Amino acid sequence: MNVLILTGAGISAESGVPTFRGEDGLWEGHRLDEVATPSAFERNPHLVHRFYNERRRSLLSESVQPNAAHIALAEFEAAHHDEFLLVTQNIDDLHYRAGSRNVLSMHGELLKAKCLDSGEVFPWQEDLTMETPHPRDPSQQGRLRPHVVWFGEMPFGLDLISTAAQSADLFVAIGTSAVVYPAAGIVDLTRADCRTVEINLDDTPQSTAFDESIRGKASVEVPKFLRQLTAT
Ligand code: BV8
Repeated sequence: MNVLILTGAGISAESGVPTFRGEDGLWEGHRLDEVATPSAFERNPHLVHRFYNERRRSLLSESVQPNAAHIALAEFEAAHHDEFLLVTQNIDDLHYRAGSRNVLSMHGELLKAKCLDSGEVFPWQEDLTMETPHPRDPSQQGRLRPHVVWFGEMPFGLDLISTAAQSADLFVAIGTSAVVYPAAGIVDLTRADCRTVEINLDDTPQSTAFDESIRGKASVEVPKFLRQLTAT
């Protein structure tokens, strides 16, 4: 049974990572697509760096740890690794820290930085600013950006995701508002005989595209769902 999982900010919410479209879905009064775009970075790199520096520091704080949903997915993968792909929209590293290995971070990773000139990617845990010296040439400053996919930029791994969707026998979307494309459209790429399940607190614009909707917290419903799956 080929299993494809898609996760969004909702799976990390109980780990203390704020979601995008929670109460306000804003950051310091800025709309996401005002801050997470190439033009925002062109216009005001200091603001954009500050936005990601705050999230990186928070992610690295002791209080943010993988929760039962991340752990259940890692344990399921370990038992079914040859037929399992975890696609995440999240840029946190909680799936990796929980033990997941076959993870496709389609919107990039907060703990990596990318060179604006060469595209080279570096592991990155410190703040990034316009004064940050380049790892390859310290005389160069301000030539790094967060290794994340902004609005208007091409997500990673779309071909692999499309292939996995077409061969999936089970597709589960966990904790995503199904607002952002192409991620929200993955369910539409699955075969008619693929079992599709949406695990979320609320309905989403794509809920009707799923065979089943499980309403509840990811930390409760994901382990329960995977336990039942393993039992059958
Ligand atoms: C693209 C990384 C071209 C950065 C993110 C104009 C110009 C260009 C493009 C567009 C345009 N208009 C529209 C588009 C397309 C655009 C888009 O979809 N916009 C939306 C806003 C309409 N998409 C893009 O630009 C994408 N690129 O289109 O390229 C292309 C593509 C394909 C082929 C050819 C060309 C790039 C989008 C990626 C942007 N980067 N993140 C960063 O993180 O800062 S998106 C960001 O928001 C997240 O990564 C995430 O993917 C996305 C959605 O967030 P969610 O994960 O769903 O989280 P959210 O807060 O929204 O919802 C949380 C959910 O969890 C809720 O449903 C809630 O009920 C639930 N929940 C909460 N707690 C729990 C829970 N569930 C269970 N348990 C809980 N405890």
